[in-house]
Amino acid sequence: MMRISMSLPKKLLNEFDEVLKDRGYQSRSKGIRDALKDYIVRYQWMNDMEGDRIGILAVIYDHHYTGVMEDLTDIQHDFREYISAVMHVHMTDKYCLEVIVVKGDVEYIRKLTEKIMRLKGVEHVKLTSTASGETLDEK
Ligand code: NI
Repeated sequence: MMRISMSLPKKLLNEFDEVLKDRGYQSRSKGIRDALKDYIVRYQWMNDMEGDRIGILAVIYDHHYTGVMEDLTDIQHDFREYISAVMHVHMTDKYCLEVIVVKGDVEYIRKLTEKIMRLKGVEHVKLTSTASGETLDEK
């Protein structure tokens, strides 16, 4: 085992501890290990996809965070070929939900997803997708 130290926002740690408590975890380290494994599994799942896909990218972000709205818009314009529609929901005073319908080569859908994930001010990104076009006919 390796020991690491890290800095986290207090609110995030409190929320994480609440989840661990609710799930009956005795150890925070075990919880963090499981969360990391989950992150890696999601990454592998995204990398294993190939061909044409159709899906939904749900993005929750803090619209007060400087520059995030402009960055999100710029990225979507760059990937407009792979975006069929966008719905914006003003969730709370602080947070917005953007539902982006994506369609096309998964390589680009993945690039789009990862670019959005890396943005500061973006709190949550979730890609849901299924095979589309010819790939679907084969099933
Ligand atoms: Ni909004």
